[in-house]
Amino acid sequence: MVEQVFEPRPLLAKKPVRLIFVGGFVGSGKTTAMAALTRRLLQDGLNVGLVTNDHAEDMVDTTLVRQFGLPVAEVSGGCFGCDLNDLLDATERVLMQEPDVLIVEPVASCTDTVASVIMPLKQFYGGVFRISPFSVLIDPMRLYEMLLEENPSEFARCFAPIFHHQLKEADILVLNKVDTLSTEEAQRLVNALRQRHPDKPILTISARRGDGVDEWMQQVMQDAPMNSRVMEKADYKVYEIGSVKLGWLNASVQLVAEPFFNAREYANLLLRRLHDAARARNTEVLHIKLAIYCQGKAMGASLLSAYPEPVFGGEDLGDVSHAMLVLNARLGIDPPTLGGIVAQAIYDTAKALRVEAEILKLHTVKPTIPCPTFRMCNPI
Ligand SMILES: Nc1nc2c(ncn2[C@@H]2O[C@H](COP(=O)(O)OP(=O)(O)O)[C@@H](O)[C@H]2O)c(=O)[nH]1
Ligand SMILES: [Mg+2]
Repeated sequence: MVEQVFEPRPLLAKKPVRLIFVGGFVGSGKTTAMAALTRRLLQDGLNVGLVTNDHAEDMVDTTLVRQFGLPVAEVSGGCFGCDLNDLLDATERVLMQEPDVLIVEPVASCTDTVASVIMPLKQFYGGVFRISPFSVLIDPMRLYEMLLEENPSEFARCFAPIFHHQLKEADILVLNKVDTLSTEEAQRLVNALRQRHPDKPILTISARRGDGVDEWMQQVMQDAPMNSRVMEKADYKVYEIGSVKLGWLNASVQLVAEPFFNAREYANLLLRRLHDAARARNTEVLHIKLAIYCQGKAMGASLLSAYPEPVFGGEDLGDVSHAMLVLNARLGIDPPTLGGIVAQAIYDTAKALRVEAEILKLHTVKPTIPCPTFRMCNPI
């Protein structure tokens, strides 16, 4: 039996801190949106702190957001609700730097953020935090598959219940990546969302380009509605996705070459190998992302099943002689097999580019059924 102990302890903050949760499915753009929101808030002269969350350490998101030079803390080892103390430890570290706004990204598999995290924080730390409406970000491709049910893969069918749960507990639905849609397509998706969730505000943004971020900021700089959506019962059955093999992998790797290698070329080749390995197993890449960093600069790259080309961000490092790679992969492959495939791809890519790769850490995890400390359902 897993014992959960929670002893509320004082959290010190000189002034109430605006607390913004940004949830959503894997790859919906939470981290990109947090970054866009952060940039906007900084323009307004506000101090921003960030908290990231995942099933394992060595998160690419943390590496990338650290580059903003902002206070950031990471919670690994499961969702916040499963151990509120971890979230409080992380929050405490960030609060020491006196942010005006704290933006928090729950792990993408969480479907019970309101009852297991937001409501307890309201109850115990209502004097410290001013809690904003809960935004859930949505990738248009997932709406096509999981709401309109247009050509859903086997994989999408299995994950649809988690996706729908996340939308149900949102205060605000944020359709992201509108830069990939025509006006008509965006309208069609908004209409479909409105039909299913007639009482929720729906915003459209492009976290990457910045469209709609101002309006989103205005909404999340207000307090959450009194009638925030709290699901009376958690339906953790949606996690019973045993028929789908799912693997979560985080790794950190040292890369060294004499005289140098091209960081972008390494990232590109590695992502393509992993994509091909997934295809060869007839499974889906939920999300693979990596960061390569060297001398205080970081380049990011990611791959989502719906968008077959790797996307690059951050700084172009050019040619480097040594660098660190942090890799996070979420695939429909069981963890031990995934670990083997990724390790092989890291070494094969290194060999092809005459790089010495040393894997310093590699964790694989199978996301399990959450077991939160407690759930609070009644409005406070
Ligand atoms: N085209 C487009 N891509 C985006 C946008 N926002 C995020 N992405 C991409 O979606 C992928 C996942 O983004 P990320 O922020 O890591 O998602 P997370 O897993 O929800 O945190 C990355 O390749 C991003 O570059 C957007 O507004 N437009
Ligand atoms: Mg993220």
